[in-house]
Amino acid sequence: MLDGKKVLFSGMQATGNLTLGNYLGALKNWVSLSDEYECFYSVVDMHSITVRQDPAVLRKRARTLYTLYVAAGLDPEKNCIYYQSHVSGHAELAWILNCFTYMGELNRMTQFKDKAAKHADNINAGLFTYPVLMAADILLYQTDVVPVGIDQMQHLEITRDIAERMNNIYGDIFTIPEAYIGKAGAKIMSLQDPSKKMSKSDENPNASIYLMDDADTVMRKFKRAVTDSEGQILYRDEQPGVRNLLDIYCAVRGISPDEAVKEFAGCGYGVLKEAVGEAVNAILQPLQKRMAELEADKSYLDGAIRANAEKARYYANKTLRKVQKKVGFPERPR
Ligand code: ATP
Ligand code: LTN
Repeated sequence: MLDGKKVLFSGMQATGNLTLGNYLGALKNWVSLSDEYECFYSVVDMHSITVRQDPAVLRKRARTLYTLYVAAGLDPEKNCIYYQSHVSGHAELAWILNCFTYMGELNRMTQFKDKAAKHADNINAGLFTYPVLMAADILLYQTDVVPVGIDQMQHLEITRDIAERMNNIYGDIFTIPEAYIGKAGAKIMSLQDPSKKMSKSDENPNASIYLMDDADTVMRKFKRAVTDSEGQILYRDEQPGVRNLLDIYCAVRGISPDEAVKEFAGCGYGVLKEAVGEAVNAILQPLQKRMAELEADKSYLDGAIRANAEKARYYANKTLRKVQKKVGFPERPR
């Protein structure tokens, strides 16, 4: 609890261009939760270097991601929006948590297995201990809830296990966090292969809608989306492509699959694709306009970055000092 409110923490990596999946599965929920909770939203740039990055590109993408958080509706005066690398407590707590995490636990992580297969030439220790840094992010702020997509559930579980383990040894040092999975948009699938999630690192640009895609590109990608030969618009497992289009439509419009199926009764796939494209453009166009405005006002964001890094450091250090003391580090001379 912070100022009578529960604490919320979430973060995204500044790798690749953000997709509609990132927006509907994560960012959109963040905005809707931001009044109810005391929120920390991080651009997790330290996680990004677990795969090789071009430094200039990473710096630029991190700034774009920060801007996007704000453009999507997160007010940097009400929410603590900051770069992970600006708060050294993340790395310091991660080291301690590393010493309370088992190799066997990390070996089970599916994201590690996927990323190791994808980057076989660079399976570094950071990639392996990625979930420990993520646990540090969350536990550092005594977080109650963590809004993420379903793909991050396993990382949330290991975070809870590490926290419980340390609480059992040292008494209550960490709040045990809960995942918050939004109802709609929890898993948006690739437009070209509806058995895979839409991902910003997908090599096929037609598989993903990027938040910065212009209106024509969005429409073209939806028109090319893979469906099936059934010819009926129903929400069911046998029609994953159509179901994904309905999921997107429902998440954007805030309606249920039943309502959407009724709305498209008797329509062909062309009508559905066009309606989804229009609904998505109706949210992306204002978002892009706001991005451009924010990018033009450099000093506003620079001020927010500085103030929020300080705020994050303050809360991070509170937890960190407590943990350092518990594990037996000597008191710091004043
Ligand atoms: P990468 O391709 O680089 O692994 P990603 O697109 O999977 O990236 P992440 O940075 O791993 O994105 O995720 C950021 C947030 O977006 C997380 O909370 C994640 O759960 C959510 N998310 C990512 N992809 C989707 C998706 N297809 N549907 C719903 N939520 C998603
Ligand atoms: N691993 C997450 C990003 C992430 C995160 C976090 C999410 C890093 N630290 C803390 C929530 C809370 C991802 O790949 N989406």
